[in-house]
Amino acid sequence: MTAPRAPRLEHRIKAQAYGLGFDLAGIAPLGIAESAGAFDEWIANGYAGDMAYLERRADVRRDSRRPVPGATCAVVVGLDYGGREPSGPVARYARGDDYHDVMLDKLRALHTWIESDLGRDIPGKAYVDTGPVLERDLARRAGLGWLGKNTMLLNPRIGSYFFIGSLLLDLDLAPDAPFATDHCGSCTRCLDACPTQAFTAPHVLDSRRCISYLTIEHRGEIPGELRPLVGDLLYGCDICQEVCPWNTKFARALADDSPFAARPAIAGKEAATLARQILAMDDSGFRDTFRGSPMKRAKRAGLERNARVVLENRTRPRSTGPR
Ligand code: B12
Ligand code: SF4
Ligand code: SF4
Repeated sequence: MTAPRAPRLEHRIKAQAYGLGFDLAGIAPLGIAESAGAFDEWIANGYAGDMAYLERRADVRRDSRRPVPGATCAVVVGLDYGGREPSGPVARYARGDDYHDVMLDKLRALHTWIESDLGRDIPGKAYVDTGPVLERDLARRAGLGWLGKNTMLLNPRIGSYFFIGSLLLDLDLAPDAPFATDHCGSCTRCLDACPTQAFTAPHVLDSRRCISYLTIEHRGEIPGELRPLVGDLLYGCDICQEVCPWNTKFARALADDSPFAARPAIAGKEAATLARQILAMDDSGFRDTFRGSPMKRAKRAGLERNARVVLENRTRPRSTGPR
């Protein structure tokens, strides 16, 4: 009798990724991004606003062979962060622990497992929004989903409320088929629902008008004409995902032990209450509340600015925009 054949390495790696808790896993060959031209145009149009880091290493970002010399493939993963949670002043992705930490720990564990399975060192590096990688392009190439008109990577089984991470490896792995179909059809719900009309065309977002950018990445005051449109969004924005039929049908509930469950300081809090709480914090209160949270990214000055905008919006008639 012949011994049963071991599953192929690619299958073992993906099984290990699912075992580590990832919801999606695929393998992509590295190379020039298919959307490199779209990315260049996006930068040239100024749509990155003041996120200068995107332009600084644009040549590396548009070619996924460049971040890790010698790397030829990427294991690309998705991790759900719970689209069934109710809307609130803080975007769903930012209510719990910092996804960079959660995902990087799991991706490094996967890297270690691959090395021990093969019995040798495999040069490589994990990225989760932490390096010059066009993650959505790579994820589409790994078969994880299509690029929606709202620019989100959408998966037909789980919608778009998931993070993307990648492990770039100097290892010869058979790639998965890229996700070749587009399931947006004639729908334009995300484009129509955006309170600031930040989409200049399907698939193209002008960050300078996006509430996510304005409340997280932007430094300095939020431009006067956009302030009322921020409404009571204190940090990030999920509106173009909330209206998407793929999310209303397939978004998932958070597991009880999910690291992305809302922290007590945020859970169930109404916007004005949370805004006042932020403005009343001293340095050490701020540090304690947001330790290990992605909300640290806006820094104290950014969160205070957002809190003031939210309170200011409470004192005027609500916007009659599409929300
Ligand atoms: C900069 C950035 C932002 C900016 C700009 C977003 C944008 N759409 O460009 C701002 C601050 C606004 C932002 C907001 C958000 N972000 Co963000 N962001 C990034 C970051 C760091 C780079 C994205 C980038 O390169 N943008 C430039 C544009 C040109 O590229 P792109 O977004 O990949 O868009 C592609 C398509 O638009 C496509 N394309 C362009 N033209 C055309 C035309 C056609 C016909 C087609 C088919 C495709 C196409 O090509 C582009 C290149 O791949 C990535 C992490 C990373 N390293 O990739 C996270 C990332 C994209 N963000 C993420 C998240 C979760 C968000 C928010 C939901 C957070 C929130 N709730 O507030 C919002 C969503 C807003 C939105 N609709 O995109 C996730 C998305 C996961 C997913 N399932 O898609 C990422 C991947 C982070 C991660 N590791 O999980 N983000
Ligand atoms: S995140 Fe909000 S503001 Fe930004 S494009 Fe989507 S709906 Fe518009
Ligand atoms: S709302 Fe409609 S157009 Fe927008 S991403 Fe979802 S399916 Fe595509």
